Amino acid sequence: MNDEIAARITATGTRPALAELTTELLGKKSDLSARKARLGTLSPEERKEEGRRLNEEREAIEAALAARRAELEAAERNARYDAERLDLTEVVPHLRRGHLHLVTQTLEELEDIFIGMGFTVAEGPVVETDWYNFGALNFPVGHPARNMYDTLYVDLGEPESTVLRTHTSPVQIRVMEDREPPIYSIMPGLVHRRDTTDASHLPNFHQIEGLVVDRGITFGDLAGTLDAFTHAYFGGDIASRLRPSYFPFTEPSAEFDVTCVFCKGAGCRTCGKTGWLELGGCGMVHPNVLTNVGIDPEEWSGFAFGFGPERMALMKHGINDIRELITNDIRFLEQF
Ligand code: 2NL
Repeated sequence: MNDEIAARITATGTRPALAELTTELLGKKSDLSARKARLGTLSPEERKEEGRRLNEEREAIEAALAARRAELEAAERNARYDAERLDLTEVVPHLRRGHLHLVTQTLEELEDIFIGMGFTVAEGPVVETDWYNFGALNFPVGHPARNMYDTLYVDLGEPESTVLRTHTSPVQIRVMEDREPPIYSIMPGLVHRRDTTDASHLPNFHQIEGLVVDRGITFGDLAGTLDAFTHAYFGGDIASRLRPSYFPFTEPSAEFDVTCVFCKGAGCRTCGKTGWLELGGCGMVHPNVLTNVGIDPEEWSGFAFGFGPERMALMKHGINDIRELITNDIRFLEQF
């Protein structure tokens, strides 16, 4: 194969052109075929020599054509792949991803803090019996303390025997029934009350309660736990304090306040110029409650506390109307 033929083969840019060149170089009208036809006119020695040369040349041309064909096929295939390619890495700039609701974020943050302190998380039913919601918690039937809660009743069984839980305390009763002390648990969940919605109340909201039952638990353990929690959630510049109060299920009982997050304790309209905001309630578990679940109050003691995640979210983010949390205005929610 001479250089000119080799150059023509490499210069051929398409497969139809290469097919034409193949016919030209190897077909009936080709130089090779003409020379082959002339073999008979040669002497036996010349014929042998020329025949060998013709074979060599044909093989060399066929090899060069096959190599070029393979290159052209590969190029066509790549061009087709490029044309058919789907760009799956495309970023759509205005795609807005959703995120967890502020209340869910708050619940998860509160759970994380208590899990970090060694607590486990427990859940229980929202539809409860009167016994679990009130009786076991040391509310005698007809006791005025039941009026602390505007209870929603479910039309099931005896009148007023089935309720939507007004607090998550029934979950604590169930945990104490099901497990032996020591108990270190928190109970987050939805609760319901027959309340009118306003800037600081919702009829359907969350509670997170904590319960510790162990040997030798004191009011000091309660105060220390709540103070450590306050710093973990609000930061080091927010303090906590306890004020005497009353709940039927704890004795002694206390309200749990933190430094007003709006004025940092200086006194403002939101905290009624006291410098403190009420966060929840707490106390030492009443001996009657321990007895109701079969725990000996002579051997074990405990503390419990409860607060509202919605209120905590408002305080942490400086929101002044709790209804913002359920209005579902995306412009409000997407800030958090
Ligand atoms: C509040 C007050 C509180 C508890 C919840 C509790 C549960 C059992 C026994 C004793 Cl089973 N106590 N829970 C105790 C004190 C206060 O919540 O104002 N929450 C928003």
